[in-house]
Amino acid sequence: MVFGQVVIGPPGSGKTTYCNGMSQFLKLIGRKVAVINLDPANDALPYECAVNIEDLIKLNDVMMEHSLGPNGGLVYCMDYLEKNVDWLQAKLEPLLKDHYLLFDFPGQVELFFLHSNAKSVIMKLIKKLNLRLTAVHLVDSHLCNDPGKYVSALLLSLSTMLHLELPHINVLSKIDLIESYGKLGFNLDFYTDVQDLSYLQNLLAQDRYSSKYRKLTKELCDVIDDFGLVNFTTLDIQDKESVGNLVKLIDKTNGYIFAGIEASAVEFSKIAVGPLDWDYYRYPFIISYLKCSAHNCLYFQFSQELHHVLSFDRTLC
Ligand SMILES: Nc1nc2c(ncn2[C@@H]2O[C@H](COP(=O)(O)OP(=O)(O)O)[C@@H](O)[C@H]2O)c(=O)[nH]1
Ligand SMILES: [Mg+2]
Repeated sequence: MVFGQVVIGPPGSGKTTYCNGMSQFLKLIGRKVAVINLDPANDALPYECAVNIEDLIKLNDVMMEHSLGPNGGLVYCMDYLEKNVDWLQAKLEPLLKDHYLLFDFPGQVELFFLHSNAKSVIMKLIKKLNLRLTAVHLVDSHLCNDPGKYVSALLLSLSTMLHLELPHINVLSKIDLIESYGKLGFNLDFYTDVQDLSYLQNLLAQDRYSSKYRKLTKELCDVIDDFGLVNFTTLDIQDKESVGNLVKLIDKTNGYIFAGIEASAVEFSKIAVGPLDWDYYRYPFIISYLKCSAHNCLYFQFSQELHHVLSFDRTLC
């Protein structure tokens, strides 16, 4: 079994910096790490990558040849990768014996809640190479300072969780900077735990831009509340303790903590019920019980609810 992380999130949320910091941390604790750059828009990589999508296809070439902008170009590159997944498989095979894998994906968010290409690449690799991957979804913590943007981050996180159907952790990145963006409307716990979004209504009313969409935002918040799946952990990539806490969480979601243990029910349960030094229930996962049928059902329900909110009542805006 090979373990690893699929690192996703909007542009600038810190994915490449994360892969660099996380690989250094994992090396320090004795793991052999391979970083795989699948973002053709990544230039000047800070890490040494084991596989680089640039060796398969270049974003600039695609944009020139097909007269596409950067967004269309990235969708094309992911489609091309999906068609050439054997190339990626062949590159990964020599690493499988003893490496932990970090996949640095593009920041085009629609690739992860709308298009099927990136998901198809991930699923094919999981199946063919017997990988155990957790999706680490980074969201810049500065979005917490704007209630409208925070709701959009919640919606993005939920739709990505439901679309990707992987063990999933949402992370508020750059948490070291959060105070520099001004005072938050609530304690940080409010934003990480996502317990009761009705409190956001007052903040939305005070905001010049968001107040216009108050009713729409309320309906969207109800959808997020109904699913009750989204919450966040926090990360400062330069803080070892912060990275260490996240690693413990990821190891639990992708099963790394069980690796190398005799597959006996007794050994498994000893670890599963062992004492934890973090607050397990505060953190987000879609655990692997979210099997395919349940996923399809949830994703369908989500699409229906969203469609209902967006099309039903024009007076919402
Ligand atoms: N202060 C701080 N800056 C960060 C952190 N993570 C990333 N950054 C900065 O955020 C910017 C965007 O990061 P990058 O990794 O290129 O984002 P990507 O587009 O998601 O790959 C860079 O200037 C990073 O130095 C963090 O934890 N703290
Ligand atoms: Mg990047």
